[in-house]
Amino acid sequence: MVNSSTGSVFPDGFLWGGATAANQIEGAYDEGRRGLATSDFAPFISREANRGYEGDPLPHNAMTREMLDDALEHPEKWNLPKRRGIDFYHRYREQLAELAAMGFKVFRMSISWSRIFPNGDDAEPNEEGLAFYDAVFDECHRLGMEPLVTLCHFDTPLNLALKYGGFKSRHTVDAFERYAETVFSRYKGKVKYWLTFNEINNVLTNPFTCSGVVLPDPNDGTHNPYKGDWAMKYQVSHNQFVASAKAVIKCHEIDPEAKIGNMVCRLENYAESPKPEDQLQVLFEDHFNWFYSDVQAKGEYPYYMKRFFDENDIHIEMEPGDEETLKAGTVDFVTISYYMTYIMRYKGEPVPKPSGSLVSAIKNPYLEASEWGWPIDPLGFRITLNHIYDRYHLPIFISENGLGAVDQLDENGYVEDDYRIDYLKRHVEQLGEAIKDGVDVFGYAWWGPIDLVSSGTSEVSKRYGFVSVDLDDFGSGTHKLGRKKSFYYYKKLIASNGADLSTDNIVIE
Ligand code: P53
Repeated sequence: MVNSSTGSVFPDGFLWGGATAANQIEGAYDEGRRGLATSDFAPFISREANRGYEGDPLPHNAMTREMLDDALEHPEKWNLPKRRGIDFYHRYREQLAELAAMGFKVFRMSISWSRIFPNGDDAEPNEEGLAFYDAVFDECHRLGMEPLVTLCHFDTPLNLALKYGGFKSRHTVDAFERYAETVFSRYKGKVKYWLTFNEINNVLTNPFTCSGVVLPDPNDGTHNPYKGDWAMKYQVSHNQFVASAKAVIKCHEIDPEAKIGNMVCRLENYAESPKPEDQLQVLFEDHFNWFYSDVQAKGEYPYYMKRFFDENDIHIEMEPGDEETLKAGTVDFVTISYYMTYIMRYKGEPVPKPSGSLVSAIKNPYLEASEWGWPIDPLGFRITLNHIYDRYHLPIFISENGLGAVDQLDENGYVEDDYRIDYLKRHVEQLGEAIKDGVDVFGYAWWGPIDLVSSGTSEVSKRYGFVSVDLDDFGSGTHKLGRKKSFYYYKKLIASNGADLSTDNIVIE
């Protein structure tokens, strides 16, 4: 079990590294013939917008046609940080070098679809966009990092969102397939690991962000899975399942050496009490999470959704061949983002209702929470990994895990971020325990190894990085990079292949 020469429970060649997304790092939203994407309209609202639990999903997710039209006409009225990112587009060499300096083996990133097809469905791909990613992948390899690439991470091309309602339409499914085919052919041999959609299950809470669905009205509750147009959201999910399966099939055809996985935001649920009703609620809620990975890993709709669809008058429109496509397009590995756990109390109804809020409405008295109210639960990580492996028996990659915090950076961009080190240490410990339990995990990517723009709140001041970037929420700053204390900790951890987790011998160089 433990490697006798390294003392590590992590397999040789374990992929340690970090994860990012195009819309949160690249910037240069109007350069290189890139087209607009939904993420270019995610506004920064206020620093307070997402501090702790507020009982309802966030205002920035309730993107409406009205807001969109206003931001299109008067962009100067809005603070749109995802247009700026951290300027990875121009600075990727120095930024990747810092990650490589920690000994990264893997760099998770995404391709901006609208850099390759500016309108999402153009007749020809944009060579400037393709060349940019060639350069980035080459640089990753030069630095000894394997790129792991998400096809679509919360940034559907705007044109498809406006004209077709994004993945409401099969037109977008076809466009996605063509985009996937284009990048698989172009980067064959350069990219070994692909993911289809980031957090595909988040369509229930963020249909605009995840799937390019423009909401009709900010108050109609569509962004709240308790309310709104469920039939639409499940139809969109179906269309994305088909798009994902088609991409898997294409990937295998084009590059038999490549592996392709899915990605869900994993919601591990605990019952509030030993009351059987609370336990039953956990079962119901679990269905909404397992549903997504079940379809993508097993290739068919699970039995438990039928009753829910029937009782809620949801009729999924399938095209001939869809079921075969889902069956043929199952993923090679499963990936998750893991940030926190949730507590369930019976709702007094037989029909499952997804919780949907960003954080658990009921606080877990045994856990501390981040400054944004996200409960910190390393043991939950081990539990969830066991559940996933037991269900699929497929290799697992951790696509995201991390801690967003307000860092007090000094003039060198340094901070004694012991809170981040503690979070990392405790999660990697439990990852090791899961591996000892027999779970097959082949890599771990920390979310935001370099400070970037938050997905949920569009803040830069919600910092995740080991590497700091001198930038604020309004785009001011020099972009100078700094190394936090956690930089040196992660470097040491990687060098020992996860065997050395001690925090008292961190060498700050
Ligand atoms: P931010 C909600 C809950 C858990 C993970 O999130 C989530 C979300 C959506 O905001 O998203 C993932 O930046 C996502 C990343 C994102 C990261 O978690 O809101 O895949 O793009 O940045 C962290 O703190």
